[in-house]
Amino acid sequence: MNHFQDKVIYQIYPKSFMDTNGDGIGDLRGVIQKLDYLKYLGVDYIWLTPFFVSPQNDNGYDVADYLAVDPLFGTMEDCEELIDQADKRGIGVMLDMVFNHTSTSHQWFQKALSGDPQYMDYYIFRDSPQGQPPTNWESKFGGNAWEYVPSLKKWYLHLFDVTQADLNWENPNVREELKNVIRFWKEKGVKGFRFDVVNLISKPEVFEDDHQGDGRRFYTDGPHVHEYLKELVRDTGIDQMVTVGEMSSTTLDNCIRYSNPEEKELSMCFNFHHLKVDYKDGKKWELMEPDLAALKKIFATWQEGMAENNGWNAVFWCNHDQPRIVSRLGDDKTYWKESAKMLAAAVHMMRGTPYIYQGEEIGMTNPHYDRISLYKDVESLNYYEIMLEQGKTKQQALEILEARSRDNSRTPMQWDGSDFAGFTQAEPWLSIPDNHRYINVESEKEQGDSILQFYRKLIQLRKEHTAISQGTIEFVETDSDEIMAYFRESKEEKLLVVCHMKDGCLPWEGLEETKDWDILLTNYSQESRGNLRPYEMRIYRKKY
Ligand code: TEU
Ligand code: CA
Repeated sequence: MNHFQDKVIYQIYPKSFMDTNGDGIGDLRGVIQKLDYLKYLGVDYIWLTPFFVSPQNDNGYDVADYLAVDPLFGTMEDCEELIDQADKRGIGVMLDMVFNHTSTSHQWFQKALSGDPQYMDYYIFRDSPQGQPPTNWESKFGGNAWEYVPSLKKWYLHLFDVTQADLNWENPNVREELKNVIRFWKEKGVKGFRFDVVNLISKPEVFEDDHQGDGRRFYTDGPHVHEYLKELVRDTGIDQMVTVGEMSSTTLDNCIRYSNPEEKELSMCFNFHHLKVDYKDGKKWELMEPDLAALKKIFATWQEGMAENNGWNAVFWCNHDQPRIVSRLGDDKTYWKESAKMLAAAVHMMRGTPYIYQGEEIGMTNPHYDRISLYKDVESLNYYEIMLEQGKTKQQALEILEARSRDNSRTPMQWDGSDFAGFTQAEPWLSIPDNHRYINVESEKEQGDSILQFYRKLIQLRKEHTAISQGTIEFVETDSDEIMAYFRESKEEKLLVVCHMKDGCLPWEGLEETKDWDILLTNYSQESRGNLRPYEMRIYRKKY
């Protein structure tokens, strides 16, 4: 077993985790203050999204200095204390390396703008007449992916915001600079890294228009991406750390290569195919009821495919870019508790390393904002305007934002039922939903059947059962798209995980094979072997 197969990782979005200096924005001292809670929860690592110097156009994913803490979040001393205090509690700190692009405020880009050829080659500048971008590629935040610089009479590539300029990984000086960033934080005692959209770093030799799509097929899992990753890991000696790559629009074959230990690239990968089953025609901003048949097929393909080829998945529902899963696939009203627990078990029982995004463990929901002034995310604000230009009404655009905006996951952590949820004493940077009165850590700590206690149980089960951390996985054909079921097996035991992913009651005779097995865990207070109740989850177990 590798050193992370029985581990659970907790993702912290510092800006929304805990504010200790009364500016309404979370900070590193807030994370330090909550380390005992994270120990109580039982997680092994904490992944912090970027808190480096940044103009915050993309909430820190526009890095202007990889080696310094933005004063918004605190000081380098705070960061060193956080790493040390976490270590004392047996919690490893993982940092988020945004290596596909820097902020245009980064000194490297500023030198490039001044015409310094050495630094212009740190980025992707191309000649093309003004008014005619080098290619028709689209930014993932809307609009064309190129920006013209009149003083240089050249365009630079930005796959994301115009203030996030893509780095030129073909340049060995760029690769060396980024290795030095890894070395710096490794020296500080961090125990792992998340690599932001790392499968986009290798661009094609020739840039050409994409007449079939938005250009992603040319730069996703690009020609040298595996070579660059091998070099980065080899030259910084991080192969024994926990490393995870965020792989945008990737493939199973590539993720097997990214995460198979023999390849000496990364420990594991995030892929997002399971989080597009409610994208109409694959488009994020077109709503559709979740396609549960597709969801099951994607999980089966990826779980079994990675297992057969020695790959390793990061398993998750939530992060700072995704809406809250209990609002998206569950029911954040009637069956809030049952559906949140079922969804949690569905991924925590899978083969891979589970990630818990802050607030997921207490069943935090989307805030259901009803006006554009409440939204802050650059992607959401851009697409709100695009949707209006496309002829959608304000109400229609707001309905889509309510379901899809990244702000859904960025509302402040709900610590207690007080006015600002115990997150801050000031006006929070992003509005907190009223349901924090009952959805909060303090109240759920006291309830034996809370979502929080269920997550603590799931984390504990992963440590106690090798069938979960190391076992095989085999998905079971069921006669309903609403039921996802899979076996996990080790030498000691065999488990059957059954998830009813909708409301309503569903006939379920169970499997002949499991009729005399125990029930290890269920999300209902009363265990049942009969028909499946709304969002009911059961884990059957046979001990060998
Ligand atoms: O996300 C990249 C990514 O794939 C998502 O941003 C997705 O493209 C977007 O939400 C549209 O659906 C990473 C970070 O997680 C994200 O927060 C950053 O904005 C982005 O990269 C750029 O650094
Ligand atoms: Ca603060």
